[in-house]
Amino acid sequence: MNPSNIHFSVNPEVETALSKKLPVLALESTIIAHGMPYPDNIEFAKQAEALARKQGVTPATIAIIDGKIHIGLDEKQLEMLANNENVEKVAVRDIAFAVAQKLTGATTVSATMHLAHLAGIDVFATGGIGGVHGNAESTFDISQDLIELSRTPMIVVSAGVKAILDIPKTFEYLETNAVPVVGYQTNEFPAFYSRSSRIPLTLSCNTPDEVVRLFVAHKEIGLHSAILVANPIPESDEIPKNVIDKYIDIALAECDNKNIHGKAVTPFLLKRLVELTAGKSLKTNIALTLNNVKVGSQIALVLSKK
Ligand code: PSU
Ligand code: MN
Repeated sequence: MNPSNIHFSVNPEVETALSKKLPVLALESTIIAHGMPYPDNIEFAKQAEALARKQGVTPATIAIIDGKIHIGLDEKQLEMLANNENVEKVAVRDIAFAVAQKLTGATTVSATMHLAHLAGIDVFATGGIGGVHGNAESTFDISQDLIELSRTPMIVVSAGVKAILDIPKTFEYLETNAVPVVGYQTNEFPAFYSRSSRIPLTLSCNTPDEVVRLFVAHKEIGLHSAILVANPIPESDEIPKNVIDKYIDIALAECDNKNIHGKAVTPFLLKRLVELTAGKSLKTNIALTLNNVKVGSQIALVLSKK
């Protein structure tokens, strides 16, 4: 990134790591501010950063605070994002407005990708990406995450997409937009809370080294999309599909009845699932995201040695 960019504030730890070409892992903040309740969200945020550090990787959680784009947050900033009703949800569409109006916002997958890439970070770990919603043929509700994945060259580690979305349509959309979806030690697209969606993958990698070689070749060939690493939840943390689907149906029906649209849809569904499963979906969400942070850190380590 151009260090004179007046809109950015890169924290000293991340700046040092980037200048020395040490491994850095980007993390999003919408999952903290709009994806999990307080105080579990702040506990999760600290655990994710600690897990990256333990592996020798510098975490860079990204957010916008009073109009400034922050690459890497301190504990006070994380706490403020975790426990504050006035934090906006900022997708890539919303970044310039948040900066111009000096707002405070948590960044989604799309915004985090764009900003991490500008800052020179190549690897990003999250829980689940946004995707094509089930009724997209009438609502046109397709997440900006998919657009950003098609145009920003970096490695994104996720556990697939949850069944609040239409998983087959999301997968088709990624194919149409030429985003390589790589199963990590699997040949199936994972379904977030559970390991299997029954959608077969044609690409898979078994080690961080294989993922890195793929990414290097991808860029050498002049391709500009992201590589989506689909890392299934560990078996011991899975929620069986038939169990979670029941609750998803209830949450989706409520969303429809309450006429919730646009950027409010995903936070509403995530919140209702936590309530309907008495916290089980939250525990699972945290487990799978930490598993992605682990794999993302391993990939960042290998990439930093190239
Ligand atoms: N999926 C999850 N947890 C999340 C999100 C998605 O399992 O917290 C968040 C991510 O920040 C993602 C955003 O980028 O929701 C997608 O929102 P939308 O559907 O409005 O594009
Ligand atoms: Mn949407």
